[in-house]
Amino acid sequence: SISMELMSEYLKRNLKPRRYTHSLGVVETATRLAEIYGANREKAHLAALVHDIAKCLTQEESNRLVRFYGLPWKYRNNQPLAHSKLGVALLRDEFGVTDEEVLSAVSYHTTGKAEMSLLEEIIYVADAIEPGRDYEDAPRLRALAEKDLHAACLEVLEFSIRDLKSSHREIDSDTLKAYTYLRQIIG
Ligand code: DGI
Ligand code: FE
Ligand code: FE
Ligand code: FE
Repeated sequence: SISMELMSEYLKRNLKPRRYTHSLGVVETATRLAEIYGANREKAHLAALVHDIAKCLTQEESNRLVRFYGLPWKYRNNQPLAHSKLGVALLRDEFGVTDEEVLSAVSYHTTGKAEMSLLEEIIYVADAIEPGRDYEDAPRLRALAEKDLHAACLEVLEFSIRDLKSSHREIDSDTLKAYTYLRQIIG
């Protein structure tokens, strides 16, 4: 597997500056949450660093890779949804990443899923609350995430679902399952 330094160099050269800065923000937040909740810090660091590796593909490149990797039809013409799944494919094929926990955290960082692992949940939440995110509720969610990760995750999911509804985009089944599952266990 490729080293963190080489990965970082690749991302710096291939992501837009804003996206690279976002990724470093997710590293900062995810490693902090990993320490608080006792997740593997190195895995959190790697997953956070690479989570948006496929974010800067054009819609055309995304469609080509969706076809190449035989991803389900719903990922066609939906780069914002496909980038997490294509990220996993590229990390496996081009970078020799084999850690399934890390790959799964990348795979579900956009939608979440039911019964997320600690690492998956940390990356999902960190993506939404890293220091560069500047929506109104961000400071409150950052504080909440350090006290109650599930509660913060549920709020991020609610926010995301509301946003998707208001712009008439289809809510992915994993997003819905993530929401329903957390609602059920939080009570
Ligand atoms: O890649 P980031 O911008 O850091 O964040 P992200 O990976 O969470 O991607 C956010 C995008 O993903 C945003 O455009 C909305 C989209 N998205 C997230 N959940 C769903 C979704 N799109 C659809 N259609 N359905 C979802 O459930
Ligand atoms: Fe993303
Ligand atoms: Fe997200
Ligand atoms: Fe991201």
